[in-house]
Amino acid sequence: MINFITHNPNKFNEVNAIMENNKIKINWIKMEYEEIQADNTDYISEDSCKKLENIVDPPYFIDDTGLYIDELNGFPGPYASYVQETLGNKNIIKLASGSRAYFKTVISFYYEKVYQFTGILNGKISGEEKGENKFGYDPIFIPENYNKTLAEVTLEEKNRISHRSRAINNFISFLIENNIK
Ligand code: ITT
Repeated sequence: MINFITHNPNKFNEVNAIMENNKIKINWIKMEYEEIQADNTDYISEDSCKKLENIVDPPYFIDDTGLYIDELNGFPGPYASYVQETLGNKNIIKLASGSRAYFKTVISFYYEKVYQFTGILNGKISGEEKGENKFGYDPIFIPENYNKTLAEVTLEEKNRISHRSRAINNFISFLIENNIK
């Protein structure tokens, strides 16, 4: 069985729904792990993934997600977690309402070595917080070709278009090609 390490239940629920649709069973390891400070998500994620080798039984994977806002020159990017806790969505709206932005998810999978799978969702920062599904930046992010925020769509709909689902679908293709269960 493949282990998914995250302390974030929203991530687990989204990923698990896609995995279940593909008849892949994953085991949730709910814990926080060490992350170095750097400006490159791929590198941060690879480093965290390698360091988990002595803590979790492979095969396992992690999900690192960042929000990149054009008008803020890509900020908060890999600092998304810190900025969510300190500034929060209301202040992001004050700084960047209407700006183009994108989410990027990097999945790092440990299976003898680290493999990475990426997914991006383009969109913009809304003018107000909207939606019931209050996961991180979802209430202030309007996906391209939408007129509502990601927090206003169902989990199934988010999984049809999201950064995370794109990365996970690439990951699933790799698992199937290599017959990894
Ligand atoms: P783990 O590291 O334990 O997986 P985390 O919540 O710390 O959980 P990240 O560092 O990847 O995960 O998340 C960075 C921030 O971005 C954090 O504040 C999340 O709430 C937010 N975030 C991640 N994915 C998101 C998504 O799909 N929609 C909205 N916000 C998201």
